[in-house]
Amino acid sequence: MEGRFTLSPGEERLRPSPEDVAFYRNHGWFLTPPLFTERELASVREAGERFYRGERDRLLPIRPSRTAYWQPGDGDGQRHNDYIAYESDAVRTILCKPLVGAIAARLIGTPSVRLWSSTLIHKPSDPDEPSNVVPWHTDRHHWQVCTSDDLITAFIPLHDCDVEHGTLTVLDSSHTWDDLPPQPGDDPNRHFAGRPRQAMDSAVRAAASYNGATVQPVPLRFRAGQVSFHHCRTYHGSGPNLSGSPRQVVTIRFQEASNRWRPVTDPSGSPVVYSHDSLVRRTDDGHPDYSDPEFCPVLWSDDPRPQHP
Ligand SMILES: O=C(O)CCC(=O)C(=O)O
Repeated sequence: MEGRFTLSPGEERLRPSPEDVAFYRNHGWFLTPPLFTERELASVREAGERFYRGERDRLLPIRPSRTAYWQPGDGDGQRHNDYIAYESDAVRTILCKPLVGAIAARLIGTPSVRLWSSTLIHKPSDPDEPSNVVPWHTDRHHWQVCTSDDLITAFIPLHDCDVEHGTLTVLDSSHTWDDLPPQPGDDPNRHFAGRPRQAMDSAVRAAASYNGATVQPVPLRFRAGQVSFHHCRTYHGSGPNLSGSPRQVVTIRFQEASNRWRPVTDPSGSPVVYSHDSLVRRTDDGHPDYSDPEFCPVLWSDDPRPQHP
């Protein structure tokens, strides 16, 4: 996946301006102009169909226990397939193209970024399917094993995506909020889509009040090819898909270069574990190495030479 990091003049113009970066820093999210052509999106949609039929370009050597990995026997609810950039060549080559990493790096304000994780998401058009509603959460809550707060998620719909599709909704400026003290039963290992919705609604109200802030939801409206980026501390979620066709999305998440593993325990004292921890190589002191080029390759560097971490 790693190579030379160069952009065409047209791509260079799509990188965020200083005003765009200031917007991201203030609001905790940013919506780009179209970055992908219809042809690129069609290739990824076809790759997604092949994936759901069971085809893989590359198989994970092991599937960590906490990986979200929909299989046909799991039924017709919302589908999440982690490590899609590892298992699908189309996702890796098209959606992880240097431009996307270059935008992530500029928004974060870092010279290079590595892949953190990736997920293929399919939200069926079914207003009554409970799994279709994604409760409010921050990504950082699930990534407590990271030393860095500079992680960012690119949300890439594979078609126009508006409110009726159950689009991503962010809580404006919530990345600036301080965390509430940990609550008993708060399990960072639990998948964000499976957390109790009412409890998460209350948690958001409590977090806003703790910070003297107001809850300002912003539904992100995408034309095909547009991508949103959100800070790992930005609260976000999404509603049901009422559009009549499936909502198809890939999320690509980036970590800045200095991010490392750190030990952390949940409120009950149990170690917090991330799915990478049984997959990536070890550092010299025996801990998970989040710069393993196999699973966390460099996706952008201002230095255009190939990277060898
Ligand atoms: O699919 C969605 O609507 C939300 C995805 C999400 O919350 C995430 O990837 O963190």
